[in-house]
Amino acid sequence: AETVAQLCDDRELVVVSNREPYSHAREDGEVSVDRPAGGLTAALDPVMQTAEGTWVAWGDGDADREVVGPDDAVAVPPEDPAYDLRRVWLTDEQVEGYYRGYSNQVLWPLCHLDTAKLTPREDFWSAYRETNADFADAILDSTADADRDPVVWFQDYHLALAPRRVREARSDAFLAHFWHIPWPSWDVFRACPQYEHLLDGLLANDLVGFHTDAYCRNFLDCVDAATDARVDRSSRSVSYRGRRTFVRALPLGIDAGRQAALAESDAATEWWAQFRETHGIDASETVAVGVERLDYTKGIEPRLRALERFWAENPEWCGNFTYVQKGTESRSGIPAYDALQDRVAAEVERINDRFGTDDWTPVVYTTDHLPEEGIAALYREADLGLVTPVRDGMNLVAKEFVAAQTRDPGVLVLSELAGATGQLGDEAVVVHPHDAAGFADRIGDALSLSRAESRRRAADLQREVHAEDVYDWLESTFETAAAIERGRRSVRTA
Ligand code: GDG
Repeated sequence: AETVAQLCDDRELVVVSNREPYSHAREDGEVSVDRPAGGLTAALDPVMQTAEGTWVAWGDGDADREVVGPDDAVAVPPEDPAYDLRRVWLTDEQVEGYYRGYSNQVLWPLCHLDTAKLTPREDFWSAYRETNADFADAILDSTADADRDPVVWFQDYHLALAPRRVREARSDAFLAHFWHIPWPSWDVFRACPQYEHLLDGLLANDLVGFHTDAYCRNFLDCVDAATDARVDRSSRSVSYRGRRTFVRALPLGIDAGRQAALAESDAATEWWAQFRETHGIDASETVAVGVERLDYTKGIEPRLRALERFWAENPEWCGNFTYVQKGTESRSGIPAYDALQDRVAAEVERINDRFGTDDWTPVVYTTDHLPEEGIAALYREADLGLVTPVRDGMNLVAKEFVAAQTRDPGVLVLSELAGATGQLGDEAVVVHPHDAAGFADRIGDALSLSRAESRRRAADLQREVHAEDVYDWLESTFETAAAIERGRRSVRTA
C-alpha cells in the first residue's frame, strides 16, 4: 500500500487488461460472480481494493451487462465494493479481429518467433486499432472528472496502441505497460507490417516492463532500428516525441505461499485420490506432469516425442512411469490451435497404443480445466515436472511446480527457451525441447537423481520462488514507477 501511495499520491490508479477480474454469469435465474482464481489478477485485486481505483477490461461474462451502472462500471468485490470495474463491450467482429485475429494470430506468433503463423490480415489490424481506441476512451471517460492525471497500468500485448491515445488526451498521466510475452529481435519483429505503429503506441508509456533483460535489449534494438528515437542503452531509456520511456526487466513471480498451502491442503489430497482412481494410476508408479493450455508455444508435441523415445530406449520404465498431460483447450476456432488439439490427441493415442498394456496407460491426457487444488495436487504428486516450452515469456507453471514440492520433492525439467530459466535454470534439469535424444536422456538423469540431491535442488528453487514472488514484483514495479516520477519532478523544479 505504501509504494502504491508513493506513486499515486492523490491520483487515480487505473489497471487495464483484456481479461476482467470479475465476470458475471446467469445461472438458474441468478447472477453469479466468477472471481479471480490465482495468479496476477488475484494479486492485483487487493492492490486495487486499497487504491480504490478503476480496472478497465473487456466485459466478456454473459451477465456482465446486467450488473453495470450508467457508466458501464460495477463496484467490486460484490460483498464489499472497493473499486470500479469498467467494462469495454466488444462486437463479434472486434472479438474476431482484435482478440482472435491481431492479438493471437499476429502478435502472439510474432513474439514467440513463429513468423510462419503470422496472419497479417488488414481487418485484424483495423479491429485492433479500433478496440485499442475503445479501451483508451474508457480510461479517459472514467478519469475525466479527476483533477490530476491518472496513473495507468496496461497489461500485455492486446493493448499496444491504447497508451498513445491516452497520452494525447492527458499529457501528464503516468503510463506503465507490462508485456507478458517475449519481445523478439528486430529481424523477427520487422516481419510484422505494423511495427512502427506498435512501437509508437508503446513509447507513449513512461515505463515498459518485460520479464527478462534479453527482451528489454530486443525492444531497444527494435526502437533503434525502426524509429528516429534516441536510445540510451546505459540508462535503458528512449527519448521519443518529446518524452522519455524507461525500459526495465521486472520478472513476474507467483504467490508462492498460497501455492504451497494449496499443495498441503486436504482438498488436494482428496482430488488426487479421485484422479488416480479414475485414471488407474497405481500408487507405486513414478509420475511426470505437464500443465498447460494447449498452445503451440508450450512444446507439448516435442515433449511427447521425447517421452516416446524415453520409453522406447528404457523398457524397464514401461509399466511404472506415467506422464500426466493437462492440456486445456485454448483459443479454439483459430486454425493453428484446432490443428494442435487434433494432433496432440492423435499422438497421445498413438503412444498409448504403442506401449500401453491392460494395466498401464503411458500418457494420461485430460483437456479439463482443473480446480486449483487439482493443479496443486498434480504438482505435488509428480516426481518430474516437465516444463518445456519452445518459447515462453516467463512460464509460471515452472514456479508453481517448485512451490508445491512441500513433501518428497520432485525434479523440475525445464526448457532452455523459457523466460523462467534465467531464474531457475541452475537447479533445474535443463533440456532443449527439440533435441529429442538429449531430452530423453535428461528424463533418465532426472529420474536417477538421489533423494538428497533432489531435496537440495528443490530447497534452492523454493528459496528463489519465495524470495521473488508476485508481491515483490508488484512492489518493484511501483517503486520503479515512483522513482521515474521523482526524477521527472526534480527535473521540472530544477
Ligand atoms: C502468459 C505468458 C507468462 C493452467 N491450466 C489450469 C490453470 N492454469 C494456470 C497455471 C498458471 C497459468 O494458468 C499459466 O501461466 P503460464 O505462465 O504458464 O502461461 P500463459 O498462460 O501462456 O501466460 C507466460 C504469463 O503470461 C505471466 O506473465 O509467464 O510466459 O505466456 O498459473 O496454474 N489453472 C487452473 N486450472 C487449469 O486447468 N485452475
